[in-house]
Amino acid sequence: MRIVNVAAAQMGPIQKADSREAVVKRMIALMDEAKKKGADLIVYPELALTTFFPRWYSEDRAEADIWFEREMPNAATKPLFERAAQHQMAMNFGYAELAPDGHHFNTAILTDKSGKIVGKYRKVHLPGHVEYDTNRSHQHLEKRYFEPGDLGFNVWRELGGIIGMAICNDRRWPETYRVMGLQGVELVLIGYNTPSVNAEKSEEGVEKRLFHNRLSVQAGAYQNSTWVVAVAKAGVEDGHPLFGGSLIVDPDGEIVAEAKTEEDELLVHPCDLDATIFGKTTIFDFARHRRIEHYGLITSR
Ligand code: CDT
Repeated sequence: MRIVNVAAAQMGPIQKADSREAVVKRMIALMDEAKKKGADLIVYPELALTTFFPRWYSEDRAEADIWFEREMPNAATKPLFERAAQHQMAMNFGYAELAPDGHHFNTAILTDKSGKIVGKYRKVHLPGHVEYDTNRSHQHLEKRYFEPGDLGFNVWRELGGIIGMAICNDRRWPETYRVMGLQGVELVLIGYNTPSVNAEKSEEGVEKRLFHNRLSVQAGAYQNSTWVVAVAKAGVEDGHPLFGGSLIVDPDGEIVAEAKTEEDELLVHPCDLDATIFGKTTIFDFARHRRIEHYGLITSR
């Protein structure tokens, strides 16, 4: 057995007025609880340090730079990195990254147990739109504020296994998991912020949206024989509801833990990375069974 004790640290809402320092305190409280439960790794949501700001339109794009981090760690997040090192706990969280060359990304990082950043992922699938859209019940301006990630879907050898990262909308795309699956991924970490209301289909209930969340994550896990941990930022942010439903899914596609609230809530599960071996060597043995001569269309259009 290769057990990684994984903590999925769902976070409740973050209001526009909440400071990074206040949010980091909440993250540390979740980390302390995870430590008591023996976690090796803690996984926080997408854009974990701030409200989900892409719902707010700024005519001057640069005004949104207040939501971006210019370095990581920085003064506000240093206490989180220090506590992770003290607890000997690896971590994954998302933030808005303003790179030194001026590019803007929706980013996630992975640290080792000493708090050193060992992996970085920049969100590839950016949902939403660029300009203010009067037809929507609320805005989703990720395409305005971020550029598509330029790092691809890599994997990292950490914690005795092969770990990958994705962010929110990426979880709905089979290619996300498959590119990592082809690199042998055993544990995929995904943070998300998903509105409870479909801005273009208001009659769609939150139950349908939670179903699509589970469906995407469970399919990705099963079809690539990998653990997947999907962690929400949830609750009502300045009047805008985000659903919860954080999940830990095993390599059979079964849910082994699921959040019940829309608040800060911790799920901890011992993920045996050896449980990925059966699927990877039988029905999803890619080398034996894939027929890539028939898949060309996927990358040509
Ligand atoms: N953050 C994020 O990617 N959210 C999207 C909502 C899409 S609605 C335009 C998601 O796929 O959950």
